[in-house]
Amino acid sequence: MADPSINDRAVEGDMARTVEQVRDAVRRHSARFERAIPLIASENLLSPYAKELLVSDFHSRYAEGLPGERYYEGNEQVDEVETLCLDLARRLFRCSFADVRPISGTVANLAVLKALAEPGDLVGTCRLADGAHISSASFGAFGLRSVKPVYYAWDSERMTIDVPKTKEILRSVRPKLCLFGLSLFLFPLPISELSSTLEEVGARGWYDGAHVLGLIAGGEFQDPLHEGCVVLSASTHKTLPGPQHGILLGNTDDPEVVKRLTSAAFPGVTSNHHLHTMAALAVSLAEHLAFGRAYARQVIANAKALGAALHARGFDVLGEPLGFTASHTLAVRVTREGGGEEVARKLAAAGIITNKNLLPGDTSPKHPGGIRLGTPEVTRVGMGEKEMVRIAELMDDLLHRGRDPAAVAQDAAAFKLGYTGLRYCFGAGEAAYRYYDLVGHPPA
Ligand code: DSN
Repeated sequence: MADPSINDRAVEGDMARTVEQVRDAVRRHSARFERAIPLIASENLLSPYAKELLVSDFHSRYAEGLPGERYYEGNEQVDEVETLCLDLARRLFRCSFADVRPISGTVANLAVLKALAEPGDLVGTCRLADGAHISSASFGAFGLRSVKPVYYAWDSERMTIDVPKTKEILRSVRPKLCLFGLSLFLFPLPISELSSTLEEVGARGWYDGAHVLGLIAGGEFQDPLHEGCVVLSASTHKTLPGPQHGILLGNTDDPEVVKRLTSAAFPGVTSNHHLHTMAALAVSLAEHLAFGRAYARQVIANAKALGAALHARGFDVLGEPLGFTASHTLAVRVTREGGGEEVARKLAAAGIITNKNLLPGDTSPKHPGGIRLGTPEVTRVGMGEKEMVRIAELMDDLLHRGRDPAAVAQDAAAFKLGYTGLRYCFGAGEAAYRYYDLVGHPPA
């Protein structure tokens, strides 16, 4: 008798091959990254204990609401894990409020906008070319909530907000909410210096800490919730090496703010909150409490070392007078080397993965003058300052000395294959780029 679960034998065979094609592409991707030098500032690697939870039964469930007050039955263990996750978040960030239901950084930003602004409100932020995230663009979350950006003045030399000029701007337009946070985040932002002006004009401070979350938690960057911001929104997979998820954190005793953030998280911007990634986040937060200080310190030390090594080889690394960076990120103006787009492509062909990036003064989003480099992932696999010098040499060989990209790629792979085990987590040494084949091949 025909198997009733099969629609059509020919289609079944075709689809089995398609499934295999998808798996094969992901396997090739993993193998490629194992041999590459990954320098995307917003990427990182998940620990084995966190990764395991991504294929757990939590993935199959719904748990709308908060622990103890769910809309679904069967959530006792979800409640247990989410309660732990919330406790860990409050402990790691030394704050009174956490919500782990936003499913990404942008979704967390939308929740803040829903909670603390109304359509038509003015919201302070930085310009995209000065490093802001696309959330504050009219085609991003600001546009979706119909709030209007008020741009801070920028100090391109110091790569941070110009405090005196920004105070004037805030006093003249009186925004309701002020966003601090960047995707090209080199130095802490002057929140303490601006907090009395925020108070004077009646604006709340909001920090998008996606990029620097693990550095804040590690005690190696500024601490925005103790410098005057009421809320911190973030994704959880950049310098905090967690799963792709989102978080809201707060340090306020205003119950109205807490209530508004809570209901913005759900039902405002999420229905279900991806329970498998929430569980993985709990593990990542626990691991950061155990290993995060040493990790954050090394991430920053590596970024400074890479900046100095590139500068010594003639690269135009921004922020030179201040030591290039105080975070995980570097900005390099590559006009001389062909512009951001061409340079990022050339580097990728030689096994060095970066991204083109707008820099202060750039006018065309399509032709960024720079590249952005980050050290979260290379640090996670055990590299230190010495290895940063080797990376700078490879970039110099390719972009200044005209060395053949294939030869550079070969050297980059040989170098990277010495750094493929995870560090700063439980289960350290586990293969960082392993593809977990749970089921073998489907029958074609
Ligand atoms: N766009 C990401 C980044 O690379 O910075 C953040 O969402």
